[in-house]
Amino acid sequence: MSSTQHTPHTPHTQHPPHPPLPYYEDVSPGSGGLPPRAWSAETDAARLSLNGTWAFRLSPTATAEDGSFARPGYDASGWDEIPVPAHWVLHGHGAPIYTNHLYPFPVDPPRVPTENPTGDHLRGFDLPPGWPEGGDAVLRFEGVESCARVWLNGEELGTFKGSRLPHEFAVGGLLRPRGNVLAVRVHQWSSGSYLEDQDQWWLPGIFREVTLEHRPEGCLEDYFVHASYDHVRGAGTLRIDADPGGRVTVPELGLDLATGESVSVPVEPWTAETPRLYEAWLTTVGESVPLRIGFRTVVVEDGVLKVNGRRVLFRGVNRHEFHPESGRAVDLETMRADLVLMKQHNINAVRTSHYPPHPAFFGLCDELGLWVIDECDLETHGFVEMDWRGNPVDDTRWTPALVDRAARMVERDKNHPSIVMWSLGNECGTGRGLSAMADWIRERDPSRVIHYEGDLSCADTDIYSRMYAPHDEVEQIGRRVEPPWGDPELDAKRRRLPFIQCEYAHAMGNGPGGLSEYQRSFEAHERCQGGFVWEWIDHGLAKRTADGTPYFAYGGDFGEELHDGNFVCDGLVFPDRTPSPGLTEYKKVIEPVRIDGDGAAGSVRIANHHDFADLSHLVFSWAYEAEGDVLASGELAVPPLGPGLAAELKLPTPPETEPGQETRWTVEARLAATTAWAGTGHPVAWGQLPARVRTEQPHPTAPQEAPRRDTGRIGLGPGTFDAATGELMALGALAVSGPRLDVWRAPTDNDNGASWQPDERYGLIWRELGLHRMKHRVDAVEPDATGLTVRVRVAAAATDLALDTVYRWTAAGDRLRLAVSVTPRGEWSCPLPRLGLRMGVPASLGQAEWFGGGPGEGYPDTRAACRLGRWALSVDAMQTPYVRPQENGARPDVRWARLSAPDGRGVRIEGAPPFWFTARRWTGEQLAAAAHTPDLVASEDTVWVNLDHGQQGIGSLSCGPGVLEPYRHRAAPAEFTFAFSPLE
Ligand code: IPT
Repeated sequence: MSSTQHTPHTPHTQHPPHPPLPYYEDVSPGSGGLPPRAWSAETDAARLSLNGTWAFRLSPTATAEDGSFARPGYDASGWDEIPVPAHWVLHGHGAPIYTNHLYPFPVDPPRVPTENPTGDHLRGFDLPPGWPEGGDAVLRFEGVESCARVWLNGEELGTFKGSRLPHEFAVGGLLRPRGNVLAVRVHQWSSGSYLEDQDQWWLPGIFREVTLEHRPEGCLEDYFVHASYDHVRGAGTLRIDADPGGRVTVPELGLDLATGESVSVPVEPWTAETPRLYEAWLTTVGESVPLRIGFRTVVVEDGVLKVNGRRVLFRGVNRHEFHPESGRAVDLETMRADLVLMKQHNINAVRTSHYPPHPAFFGLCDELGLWVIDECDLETHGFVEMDWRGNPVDDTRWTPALVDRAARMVERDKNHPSIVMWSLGNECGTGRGLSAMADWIRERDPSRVIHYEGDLSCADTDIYSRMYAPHDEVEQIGRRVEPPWGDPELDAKRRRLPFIQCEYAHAMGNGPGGLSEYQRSFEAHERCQGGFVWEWIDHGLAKRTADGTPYFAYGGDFGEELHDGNFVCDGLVFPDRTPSPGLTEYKKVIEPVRIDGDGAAGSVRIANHHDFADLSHLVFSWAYEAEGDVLASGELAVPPLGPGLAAELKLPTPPETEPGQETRWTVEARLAATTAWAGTGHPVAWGQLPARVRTEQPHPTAPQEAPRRDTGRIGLGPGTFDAATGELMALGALAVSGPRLDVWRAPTDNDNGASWQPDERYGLIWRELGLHRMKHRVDAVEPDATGLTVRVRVAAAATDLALDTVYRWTAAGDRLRLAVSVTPRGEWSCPLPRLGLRMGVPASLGQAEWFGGGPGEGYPDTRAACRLGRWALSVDAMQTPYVRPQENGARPDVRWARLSAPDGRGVRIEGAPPFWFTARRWTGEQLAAAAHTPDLVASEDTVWVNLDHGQQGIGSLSCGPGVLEPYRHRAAPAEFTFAFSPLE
């Protein structure tokens, strides 16, 4: 949880005097290294990658081995091998640990445990042929967790901390043409670990590149591209400061100027929607680097964050670096795949939670077009357990380490137009160190906005940021009427700031619910400039069961002493980057074009919600559908509306349809041309407009057949019932079990809620009430002249809560109709998980088809992306493989569904009103009992079908607000009907 107050600096408890702390425990950021500088993806200076196979030895403590391995001639033939980049715990040495905010070691900063896994890494290398004579060379580490000591050819270069930040050493004088020996000792724990308590796996190792870079005489020490855009004049102003000075050329703009010189020319600006970049060269006496320049200006003006003069709305995600096999060692293709997938899902912004990612990431954001919050590698969340006592962020001894981190981030990444905000870190309380970071950044780069969420006073920031603020609070903030907080002057300042949710909509398991309502607030209030869903990807690590079945592991699966279970799996994509239903929902909710209107009147309204782009990059089409069948379709001419504009358009005259048929328009917007992230025709937005609404399906009521009595059986139309229990046993030749009333669902992570949210953890309450072990007491089985009535009291042991249920069966022809009426008895203080029927059909009925919402799953508050149509999927494909199994797979608004075997036999089910349709090869109880996907074993006999009248919403209580009132499924009297027909 966020710190909401300034904590005074508390002096450390006095320890008896001890010798100076070793480098891995002292609070310094390191020693012997070079100051930070801008990173260039490319240069004409020589570079040698030192990635590859290294010799590796793991020791249990920091001092178990001496440093003699660093000496040339050391015999490491007995060592293991490890790839660089990599985390050793993912290569058979030790194991990963997952904790959310708890430090997995005793909190006694800056001391770390004696048990401190230490990985010695060793490799030899020769300089490649043609490595230039003269000049210097630097050895560069892009990322090492958490502390390293480095030697080249037996000489110690120094030490460093700051895992996801670059570190360099000057090595020119030590290099030999052949037989260089590079030795790196890496400690898992260091004083730096106290600053790196992010909610993620602890993954030690050299996890990003190691490179030797030649630094010719007169090479670029550092450079800073200043490229702003004046939206009034349509002009870009360019000035590149460089050390040493040199020349800048931008051929496309006909520019050739000196560094330090400023020039204004007409340009096309850079935005995330129109990521216009200009190729340029920066040349000094000794080095030449290619640049890609984007002109844009970021300001907070009149309480609104503006880029190039316009308000922007962030449709963002928090992205951790993660790969299920390689952890935070993520290659360029994976980075690009992430960003392409984001762009394809209408996402326009990334917060690099909670550390600067691989530097190449920003080049991709510049190119593809994403707004970025670059966040520093800083989190001290575990101090919340001590009420923030001893927090390094408010202990000035740590300030140099904090400012070092800020500087390493800003200097490395400062030349990217995509970065619009610097974030000081995450969840680290408040204090003087944080202010020092902000001051340093503001001084060095006044062209961007400073972000930090953990300080409600916003003392150091330019933007008001919250995480998981509930919908009503966002509304208040939007109207700038949030409750006053803290110092009146700071309160007044905060009230004038723009607002973002740097984290919201916790995407753990099934969910998040309530996205549409957030988006409404973001669009209604100028101050609300959007948010960043927590988070992009599930950090499930690839593992296999003893029999080789692959699955994704989470906290506790590696024998950790302390862990936070599957809280590490809370992404919009699964660990293998397949989109989860949450991503599909988010794409729909944030689509940059809104399509609605009055289908019955044949008119459609198209609203352009882009911040910069007009609609000329999209083509529109319409389709007219009856009962899910497309009867006619065509192109829709939409004018190239500018951002923020809307138009009402007339739809064509629809074709004739049979009376009583339900008809609707589906209007879609697709890309008119291929972009860097999707091909022509890629769907961007859609809307469905009902033309003629459904007249309630008339289940034939007459002539109603009379039941047939047999020994122990009752026949009614195609149905055969057990005369004692009144349960349906067969439908024609098809053996079935049930249907009978069912209210349980395998609790979702959001049903269970986070431990610090005590009130609405219905997943736990449902279990306490025994909704997963309801008993069905048959009170009456009453055949009469026109059908069969079965009365049942459904209730769990130890409670007087009950659902009195009357099943009324009638039949006509091959249709068996069931009217269910349910009356709750007793004081139901919680919503029901669901209310419906559960039915078993033969396992051979593995193919589903339905007319209703689809193709993916949807729940009351997560169904924006479900379109009404006719869908067909196998039962297996209807499952959503949440890393921790839980309720999934319901399809909303289903009018009818069929389940069939390959030979065409099966069952057709119609519902009135429309129902929630779920089919799976295990029961809800089995689903709830499973901890990992391989625990779900398909029944050989049965496909279980849920036909639900109601479902509880999903919400995001796993780390946010619960289910909004309209989506709570209160226990109340209910009536619903189904008609079953055998398919033969
Ligand atoms: C918030 C953290 O910033 C993030 O790292 C992650 O832990 C997320 O929540 C939950 O998955 S902190 C939260 C306890 C408010």
